[in-house]
Amino acid sequence: SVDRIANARLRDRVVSAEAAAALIQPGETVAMSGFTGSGYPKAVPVALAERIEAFHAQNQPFQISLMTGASTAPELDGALAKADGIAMRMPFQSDPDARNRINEGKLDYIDIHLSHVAQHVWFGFYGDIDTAVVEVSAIREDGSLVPSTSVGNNKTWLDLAKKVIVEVNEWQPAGVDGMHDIYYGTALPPYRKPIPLVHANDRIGDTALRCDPDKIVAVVRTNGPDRNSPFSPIDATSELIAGHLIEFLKHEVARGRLPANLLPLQSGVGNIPNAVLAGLGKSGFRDLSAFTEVIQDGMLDLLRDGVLSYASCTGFALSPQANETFKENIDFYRERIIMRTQEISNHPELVRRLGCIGMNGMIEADIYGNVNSTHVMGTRIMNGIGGSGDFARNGFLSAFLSPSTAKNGTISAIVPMVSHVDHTEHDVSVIVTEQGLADLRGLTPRKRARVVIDNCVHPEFRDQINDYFERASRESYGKHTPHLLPEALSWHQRWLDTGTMKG
Ligand code: 0RQ
Repeated sequence: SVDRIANARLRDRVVSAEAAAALIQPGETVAMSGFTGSGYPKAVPVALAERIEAFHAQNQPFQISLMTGASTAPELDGALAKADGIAMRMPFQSDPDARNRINEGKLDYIDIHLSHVAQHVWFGFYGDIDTAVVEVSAIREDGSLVPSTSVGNNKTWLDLAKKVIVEVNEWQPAGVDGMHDIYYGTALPPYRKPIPLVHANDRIGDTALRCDPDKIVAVVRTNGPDRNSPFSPIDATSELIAGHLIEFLKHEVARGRLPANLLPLQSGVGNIPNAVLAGLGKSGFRDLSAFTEVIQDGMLDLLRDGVLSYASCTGFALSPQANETFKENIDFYRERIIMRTQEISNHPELVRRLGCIGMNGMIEADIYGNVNSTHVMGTRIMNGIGGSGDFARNGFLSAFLSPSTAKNGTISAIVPMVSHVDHTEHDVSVIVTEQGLADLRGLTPRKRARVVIDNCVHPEFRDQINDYFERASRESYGKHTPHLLPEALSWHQRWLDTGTMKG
């Protein structure tokens, strides 16, 4: 087969993962590829974790600051967290070991909007990047790098890092070449210009990443799969949530507020968004488009069935089965998928211009429409805000989806006051649970509370939340957004004290 490393100079830099990891020193800021389990380096992080453990065995300190596109996999976040090798992590993670360490207060985690990462690093807010470790699918003869299944912040990492380690992963389909669109027109204020993208499928950049070959200190050959976690079959709750949202979208079309083929969709990852996508496929919509971060199984199905005409993303989150289909039909998908850097896939300017429809999961919402996407009981981080805020604030409309209860019904996902705010009442158009949908657009806070309580709250919690709202409406200091401050977070405290929010 054809050598994936077509540049002779870079072929001479091929070393083992261990030799490459030995180039990373304690205290470095290391920026790696990877977005929701796709396109992360497979070998160097594991070798680095072993190197760190060897240091620790000698009582020598070794930690790095770690930046990526978004979440990665056990071989990256998991291995480095287990080795106690991460001092600071940003911007998104979903690894159980990393999460536990963060919640034990042992690992510093900074949760920022995914569209902010590249520019904040360019602004110098995170200091220098010492090393970039980036997975690619191939190196072209001219030395340019063909990304693999995610682009994330790789352009920024390659531009800014002092030294670069490239992993060339043969497992990735060669036919991914041509699917990417790397925009090189970004600049820093005050020199920024409008981004020339007016349709979700416009191409405005290059198909490969540039990198100064003098900075590439090592090239490592790998041959391993992306994380590819399977999806569970769509359950009744997800199906109900999807049904409410799709009915709403049809209603918006009927009212003339949305075109028949909707507007570019953004969908979070997980079983509920997957159910929404499956539902869209069955409900007669055609010619849809997506301007989103992550393509998961449901979107590939919609593309295959011609329901979705094209999709723009920065990464994939596929089940093993969907990944095989993707690889087998790569020529078909290359015509219909464009992978961009995450500063473009999530860009506020573009999300607003295109009028995206955001659909994301949440931990909890309050009666006024504030949404908590990240913190259980206000203090324990789950994953991070990811790109949800980029789309919630800037999209045409923004829906947050969740079952109405969590943890065997002991927790109400609709609470008097959220215990942590990621999306304010100003950024949330629609809240959906299996109970129903609350359309918050154009409503005052007290009217929002009425529709949220009437449509979204589980019957087991309805009397309790009505009681709170009625008393707050009578006794609150201000009557615009009524609250009883000593009680507003008492549901959460009750759960911590007694194991249930029911009072
Ligand atoms: O915990 O796994 O221990 O049982 O949270 O909840 O219901 O499986 O839903 O997988 O869609 O996750 C907000 C976390 C929802 C996700 C969140 C517990 C629940 C379970 C998962 P267990 P579900 P999901 C695009 C957009 C932010 C990033 C984002 C998320 C676990 O959607 O990370 O939107 N969003 N990115 O039991 C206590 C509650 C709870 C609760 C759920 N009220 N109280 N626990 N859980 N609600 C992608 C990217 O940006 C990369």
